[in-house]
Formats: sequence, structure tokens, C-alpha cells
Amino acid sequence: MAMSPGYIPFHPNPSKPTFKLPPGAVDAHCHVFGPEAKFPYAPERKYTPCDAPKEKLFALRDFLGLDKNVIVQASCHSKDNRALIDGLESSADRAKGVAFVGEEVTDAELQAMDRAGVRGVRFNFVRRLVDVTPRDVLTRIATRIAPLGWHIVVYFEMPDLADFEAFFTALPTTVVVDHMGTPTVAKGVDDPENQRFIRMLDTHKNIWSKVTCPERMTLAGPPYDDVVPFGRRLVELFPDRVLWGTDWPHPNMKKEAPDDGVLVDYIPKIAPTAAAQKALLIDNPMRLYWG
Ligand code: 0GY
Repeated sequence: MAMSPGYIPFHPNPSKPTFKLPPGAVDAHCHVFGPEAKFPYAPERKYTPCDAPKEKLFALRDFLGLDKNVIVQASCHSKDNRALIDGLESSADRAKGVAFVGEEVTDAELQAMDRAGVRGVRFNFVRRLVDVTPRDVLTRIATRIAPLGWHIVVYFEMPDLADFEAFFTALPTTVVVDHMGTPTVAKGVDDPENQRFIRMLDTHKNIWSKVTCPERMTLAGPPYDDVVPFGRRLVELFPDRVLWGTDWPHPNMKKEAPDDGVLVDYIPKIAPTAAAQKALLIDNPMRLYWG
């Protein structure tokens, strides 16, 4: 099946970052896509990506100076987590995973995923990507994965936060927000919507945030300086509850594929001290995924 019209493949030749990552750094948000011949995309998917197999992910990890990956199940594979599990099982424990499941998943399947290195499930609320699962179903899934010590990753867009906040804050696990809640950068870091997000993290110590995907939110383009205040604020306020990742292979970019080296060079702008970098890149992901 051909890529969706306008789909932009990942950068073929990323630059070597200037920022030297500390040994043991974790890319806590990335994906594997296919290869389709081995792991077909889901019939209900909203887009067909470019194949982005585990070998390419692990090569990028090594090229950038990263040590580990957290592979997040993307919507193009829906509830078929085989490509994810295969990536985990061939990583020599250098990758953990976040799966996407429905409530038909059996306890035996959850336990098998746990053994393979899955540590969470993703609840995706972005309508262009998925038919959103009803909240009562999500609540039942949350109740079943909580005893495994897993967490829940939520993907939504900031204008919808008012609608979701009560649901998120009632979840029984650690909750990790994808991409800083996808703020509207033009509104600025002090906008009431973003303040509401910060207040939610301040009040609920089980809620974490990925400080990922400046390339999705930027108006200015690379090196994404207009998004720096958002990431920097979260790293300052919640140093022990933030995660960084590349989002490789960057599905559904509108204009261009980001240069992964530039994304690594963004890290010291949001985490200027060695202590903040160590927490963001090593201590936090190790606690959540390898702890
Ligand atoms: C991301 C973001 C996107 C896609 C998915 O599940 C997905 O297909 O996550 C997106 O298009 O915003 O986290 O990679």
C-alpha cells in the first residue's frame, strides 16, 4: 500500500548534534512502522506511513548518541502491537514499549506484553488519528493495567484539555502527557489554556509530561526557538516528571521532516543545566520504564 498522499518520510540524513548527550540517554518517544511486508498496517488506520523499521530506529539511536528507546504504538498499527513487541524483543533490553489495546485484550496477552517490556498503554484522543475509544472502556482498561504497574500515555490537543481534565486526574496510574499537551504556541506560555495544564501537573503529582515535538507546534520553524519557553517552563517546574524523545519517524509532518540532530540540540535550550539534563534524559525515563 502506497504512503498517504503528501506523507513526508523521515529525514534521510540527519546532522550530528552539537550537544553531546550524557551516556545512558533515553529517547522516550519514538515509533516503529512496519516493515509493511512483515507487519501490515491496520485496516482502520487514518494514514499509511513510510516504513520505519526497528533497524533504522536503532541505527539512529547510535548515530545521535542515545542509549535506549521507548517505542510508542502509533495509530497506523492500531491494536496490532507485533511490530512494537518485535522491536522490544530484539533490543537486548534497550527498548521498552507503550502499547495500544482494546478491552478485548486478555490478561495473558497483557502479561506477555509485560514480559516483552511493555510498561504502559496509550489513550489517543486526536480525532484525525483515531476513532476515539469511549471513556468507560478506557476506565476499564486503566483498572486492568494498573496492577501491572503500567502507566497511561495520553495524546490530546490543548484546546480540548478542559473537557479531559477530570477524566485524566481520576486515572489510577501515572499519566504521561504526550508533547506537552500540544499547546498553541501563538497563544504564549502564559495563556490560560497552558496555565490550566501547568496547574493540573502542579496539583496531581502522578501526571508527567513529554517535552517533545517542538517541530509539530513551531510557527518559526527550526531550530524551534519559539517553542523553547513551553519546554523550559515544564523542566523548571517539574524536573522529575518530564521526558524527552525524538518522535522519530515523525508521522504526518505538514511541511518537512525534522532533522533529528537539530532536535537533540534543542535539549540544552529547555534543560540548561547538567542536573536537569540528567533527570530528563536518564533518571526519569529509567525510573518509569526500567525501574
Ligand atoms: C506522534 C504523533 C502523531 C501520530 C501518532 O499514533 C499516531 O499515529 O502518534 C501525529 O500525527 O501527531 O506522537 O508521533
